[in-house]
Amino acid sequence: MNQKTLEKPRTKTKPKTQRPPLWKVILLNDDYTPREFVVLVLKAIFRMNESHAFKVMMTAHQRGACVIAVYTRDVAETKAKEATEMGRAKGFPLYFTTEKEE
Ligand code: TYC
Repeated sequence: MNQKTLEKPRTKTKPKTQRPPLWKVILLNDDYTPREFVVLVLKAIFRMNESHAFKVMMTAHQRGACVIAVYTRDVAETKAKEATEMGRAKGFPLYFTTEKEE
């Protein structure tokens, strides 16, 4: 009998680390907000670089919406609110929403 056969089966289960559920921040397209302004908001609030922000903006522009990032609920809601507010302050209907990730 080799060493492996003599080993007792492992019965201890590793305790699973609880991870908080994640929330998606979704950018919605509209017909009025200038493209450059959307890019500016994505850079300011979501810390994206120019090329990533541009790609995300174009995806929302062409498909109607784009998931831009996932965070814990609080962070997702705060960022969505701040980003939406940046548009509102300039009179644009730019809108960011959140959705729980399944
Ligand atoms: N569709 C807008 C335009 O043509 C640009 C835009 C892109 C607005 C993405 C919102 O989430 C958006 N000026």
